[in-house]
Amino acid sequence: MNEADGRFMALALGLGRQGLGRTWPNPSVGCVLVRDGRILARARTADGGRPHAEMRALAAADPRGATAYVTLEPCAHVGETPACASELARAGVARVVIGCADADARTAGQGVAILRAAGVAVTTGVREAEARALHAGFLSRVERGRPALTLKLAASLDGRIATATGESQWITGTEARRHVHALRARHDAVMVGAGTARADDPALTVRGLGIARQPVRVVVSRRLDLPRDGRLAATARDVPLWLCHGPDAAAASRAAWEAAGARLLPCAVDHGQLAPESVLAALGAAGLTSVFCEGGGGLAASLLAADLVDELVAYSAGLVLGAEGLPMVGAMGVDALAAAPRFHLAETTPIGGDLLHRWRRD
Ligand code: AOF
Ligand code: ZN
Repeated sequence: MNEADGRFMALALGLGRQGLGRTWPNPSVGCVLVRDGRILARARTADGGRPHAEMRALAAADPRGATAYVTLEPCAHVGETPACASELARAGVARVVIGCADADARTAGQGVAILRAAGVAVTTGVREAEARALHAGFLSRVERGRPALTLKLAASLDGRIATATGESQWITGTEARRHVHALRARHDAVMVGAGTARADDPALTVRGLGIARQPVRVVVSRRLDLPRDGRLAATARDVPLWLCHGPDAAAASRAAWEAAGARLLPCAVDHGQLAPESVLAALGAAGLTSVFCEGGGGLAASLLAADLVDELVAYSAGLVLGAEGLPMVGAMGVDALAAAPRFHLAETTPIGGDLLHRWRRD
């Protein structure tokens, strides 16, 4: 890789990262226009997914003879706006450097083909692994029909999330809790199971970071037997609240939640519980590219048992609660090591007095 290409692509990747959690159903693409080693424009996909990064960059500078660095292959389809690939060529961009290919069937290789046919030089695969990591959620939605899933676990050293009497505030420190809010903001949605919604009365919003756009809140509840006098119901008109439920949720509950402003997503039931694959498929069909699951133990266990967790973010606090404490992951039915999903360590960072580990599924 040419040194300048690597450097400008790193800049484009950084711009793309700034939009994570804000551009769904679209990817958060970064774009930098450079001529004679000077940056003419930098842009990312707008909140909500449009305009695309390239169009914003083209609007900011005269790009004739410039090189465009884009983290994702420019789109080839004409929708409400013209295709980025043809607009780059029409505007006189001389060269386009691409991070990774777009898996969307409307583009998949055709963006590159349009550029080359128009006489634009194209280099692909620059910082490709980083570009695929940036667009992992979007690629997951397109290729697997479901959002990428991060599972948060926050527990004592022995993996407990509450004492036997249910006392759980606070196991981790304030810095770790602030870190959680920053992670929430970088995902399209925050998700919990019905048990957590009932026990904790969570707001599931991002607080203290001054963000303009809140992630969607998802609660997984087969029967929709959730308290309607809690924080979730009280805020359903201000911050999106989506409820994944089964066919056996009472019609009266469905109507009441819809009247409160929630969006209902019907899902399939399997072995007496909401099928986690069906929940993620419904969220993907609704446009989400990344979901941050914060428990509880039952939902975490069913997602892990179905091998749907792409990344684990585990905070461990320096206390020990013993076997009578509530475990952070419920029963998974694992009877052999080979049957358990195995993750590889991607990061270890002390946060305040706690320890953060990030683990990735291969
Ligand atoms: C780009 N640059 O910044 C983004 C792209 O519904 P539309 O018309 O906005 O198109 C969405 C598709 O465009 C999406 O599925 C993906 O293939 C691509 N996203 N492409 O050239 C961008 N966000
Ligand atoms: Zn585009």
